[in-house]
Amino acid sequence: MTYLAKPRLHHPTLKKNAVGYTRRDYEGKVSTLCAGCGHDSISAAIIEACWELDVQPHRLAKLSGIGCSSKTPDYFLGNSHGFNTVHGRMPSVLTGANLANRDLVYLGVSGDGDSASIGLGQFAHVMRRGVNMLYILENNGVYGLTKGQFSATADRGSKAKKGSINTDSAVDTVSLALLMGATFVARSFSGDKKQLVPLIKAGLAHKGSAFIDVVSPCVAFNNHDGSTKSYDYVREHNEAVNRLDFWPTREAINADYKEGELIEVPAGAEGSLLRLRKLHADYDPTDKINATSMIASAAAKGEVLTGLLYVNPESDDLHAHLNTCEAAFNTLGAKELCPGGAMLEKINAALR
Ligand SMILES: Cc1ncc(C[n+]2csc(CCOP(=O)(O)OP(=O)(O)O)c2C)c(N)n1
Ligand code: SF4
Ligand SMILES: [Mg+2]
Repeated sequence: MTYLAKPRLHHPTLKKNAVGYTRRDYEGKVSTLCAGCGHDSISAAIIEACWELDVQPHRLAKLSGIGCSSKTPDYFLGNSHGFNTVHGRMPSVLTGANLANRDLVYLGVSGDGDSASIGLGQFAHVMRRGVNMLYILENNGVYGLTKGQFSATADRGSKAKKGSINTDSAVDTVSLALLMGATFVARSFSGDKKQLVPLIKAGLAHKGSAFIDVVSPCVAFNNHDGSTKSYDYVREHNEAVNRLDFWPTREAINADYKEGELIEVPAGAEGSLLRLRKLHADYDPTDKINATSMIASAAAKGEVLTGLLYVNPESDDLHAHLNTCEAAFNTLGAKELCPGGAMLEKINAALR
């Protein structure tokens, strides 16, 4: 962790968003990651997205595991709630926090080692439970923090910096998220801010478990020829299926679109829509079966399919599934939290 705080002073005319904050209010400490690390670009995209979405910093909770990627919440949203948990355990801590207080916006940040190796079980369960959160996986195919061992998302046949070849099959996290029941699944690239920022905004506004796998090259250990997670490889093989051009989209469209180019999908916030510009004629992000097969066929060709891959317009979250109490626990009094022996007896009797 860094202890370098940025100076608080900023120019008095800096633009404010609708809730009265400047972009600087969404920044964190100075990053200590390697210069050029993809993870820093994702932090910049998170700052931009939260500022544009008018999220009040104190209404957001950011949680992470362990790794260079999991260190990044120190470098953005310095005025938000934060919990740097243990390796692979961010999902269960976030689930607990969310159940105790549904009023916050939950952002989970993790790495491919954190999510697809030690945390694979936790990742699968948080997706299938529909916890209301945005899960960002900063995917570089290696354990960056521990000096570049292959992670479980490294493609079979890809080459390590020192020449060894990965012989294991890769875990494809977007396919797994789909299989597990995530209701918003996207893939992006840290070098494509134009695609990533609207995806983050849509993911934060989505009700249920939203997942974005962001290919995020590790310049120290996995940015060479033979790697499928390098800047050059992703730029050459990036196949975007759509672009989220407008968010939120109650405003009139002022661009000139041909018929069939736009798809509209109802989004989490009431009455709002996601407007997607189609880049791939056959791609309908509400069709899960088609999404699953397109992802698999792109992977077989070595392509990196990006964009909003799947969204369920009628999604719901864990609170709706469990019919939980609407009030955050910290707003309840002792009487509600501990309703007494008679109530306990009634609950026990109902379970006999
Ligand atoms: C229980 C436990 N096992 C192993 C480690 C060592 N360790 C720290 S970070 C890490 C991998 C991180 O990889 P990833 O999540 O991909 O993050 P990156 O650094 O690549 O962003 C490992 C194995 C640990 N901290 N705790
Ligand atoms: S080791 Fe890799 S993942 Fe970690 S900060 Fe450096 S470039 Fe980023
Ligand atoms: Mg990694």
